[in-house]
Amino acid sequence: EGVNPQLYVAIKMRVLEFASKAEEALKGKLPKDAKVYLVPATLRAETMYGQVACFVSPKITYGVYEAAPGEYYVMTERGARNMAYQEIFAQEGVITKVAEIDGSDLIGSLVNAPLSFHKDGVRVLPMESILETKGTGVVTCVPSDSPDDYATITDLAKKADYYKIKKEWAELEIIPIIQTPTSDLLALELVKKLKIASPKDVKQLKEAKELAYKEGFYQGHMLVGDFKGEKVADAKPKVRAQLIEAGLAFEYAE
Ligand code: A2H
Repeated sequence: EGVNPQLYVAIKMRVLEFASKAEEALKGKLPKDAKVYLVPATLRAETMYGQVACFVSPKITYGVYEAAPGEYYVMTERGARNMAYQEIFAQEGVITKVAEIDGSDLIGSLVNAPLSFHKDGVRVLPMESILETKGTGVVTCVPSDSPDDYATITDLAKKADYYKIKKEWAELEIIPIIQTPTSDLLALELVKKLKIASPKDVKQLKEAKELAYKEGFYQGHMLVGDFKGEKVADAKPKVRAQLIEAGLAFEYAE
């Protein structure tokens, strides 16, 4: 942990329908009307309008943790340990894990994506580059503004069979949500400009990520949502507050 704690927003993506393997792994382990959420940690709450999927790592085993009576969060053990000391769980310092589930078994599940154009939910898809040592080990996919997300979802659509997913889960329209001097689809623009061919181009992706973050934050304007027309820097805390107030997100630091 560094000197400056990173303040994330964890988005509550409620599971609408579990993939059949996930369903099996959870059998008998949850109360009947349990609300289960995937909780990706993001630094860019204002981009949630552009969510098209939710990424998990096929190499990570996730835990299902009780956050409050009847409410469960799917994330890494490490994420749960951190949350237990941030007044996020009902009882300070107490971690209640009710089940474990392999990331690969979650793929294909349908989850609600707060603020997204996809009102009927988005699919859980694999992202190999997810680190177990950051956030919750879950990442919400915003291909319009995140070069990593764009590179991953494009690769998934191209090689749907290899990844054992349905092509239509990954081949989705990408709608502009933020205008910057360069583009209204900054991630696509940067992936093209830096000649990024796949998620394996780690070095260029790191550069693209930094460029996208700076240009989006300092020079971006919202094209959609309640703060349409406002600067990203101004809209960001407002979208975050709105999501938290609506019970669709919470703050998480590490
Ligand atoms: B961001 P930082 Cl639109 N492994 O959210 C890999 N990446 C992870 C992660 C993990 N365990 N946990 C979170 N992240 C991603 C949105 C977004 C993000 C956009 C643009 C840029 C961006 C939608 N994905 O991040 O190392 C999450 O993706 C670039 C900074 O703590 C989270 O915010 O700076 C960001 O990385 C946190 O990265």
